Amino acid sequence: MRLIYFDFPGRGEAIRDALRMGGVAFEDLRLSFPEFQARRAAGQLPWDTLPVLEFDDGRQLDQSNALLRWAGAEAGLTPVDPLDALRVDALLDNIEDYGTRLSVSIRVSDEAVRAALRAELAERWLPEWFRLLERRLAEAGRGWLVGAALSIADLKAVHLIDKLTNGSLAGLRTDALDDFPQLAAWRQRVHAERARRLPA
Ligand SMILES: N[C@@H](CCC(=O)N[C@@H](CS)C(=O)NCC(=O)O)C(=O)O
Repeated sequence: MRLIYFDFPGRGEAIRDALRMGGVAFEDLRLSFPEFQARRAAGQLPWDTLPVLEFDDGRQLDQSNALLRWAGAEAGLTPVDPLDALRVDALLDNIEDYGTRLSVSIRVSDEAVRAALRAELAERWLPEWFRLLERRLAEAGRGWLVGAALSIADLKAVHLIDKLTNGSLAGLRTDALDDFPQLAAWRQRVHAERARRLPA
């Protein structure tokens, strides 16, 4: 089986994490953009997007959240309690909502429009999201976004937050989590647990 994605974290990294933590053997196939375009032009992708999980018999499955739920179940990273599982599902969709706001600002070609979208992200959407995530952490009350252990929601959220604050995106602050100490502590917790559970 192979997970086909690009050579960056994006919508792929949480799936890679879960597969690795679950001990699922897979090929981590990272396409360049021209390689992706060639596959797309040849009609080799189910919906012309990545990530795609491809089995050795050629079957392909797609949609990052669906793949992440499946990989999370393999790795014990989805809660057994149905309500907690629903909370995780809701968070995956919520993270997609905020990720899409970022994607729009990456895809736009007009520099002025991009700068305006980034300013809106920096001043409005990200502080709002970080505040609501802190509230979610407080409600969950045990150090993780849902339940008493690391879940796929923590992994998906941390990879997006890392992207938003790693300095690669013009207009976004690298210190944006300084105003959200509980979220900053959670980020460190997720990374420590991730490092502990990922095979060397
Ligand atoms: N809803 C889809 C969205 C997939 C998607 O848009 N993937 C992006 C990469 S993160 C892509 O393939 N972009 C290439 C393009 O659309 O040209 C999912 O979650 O898998």
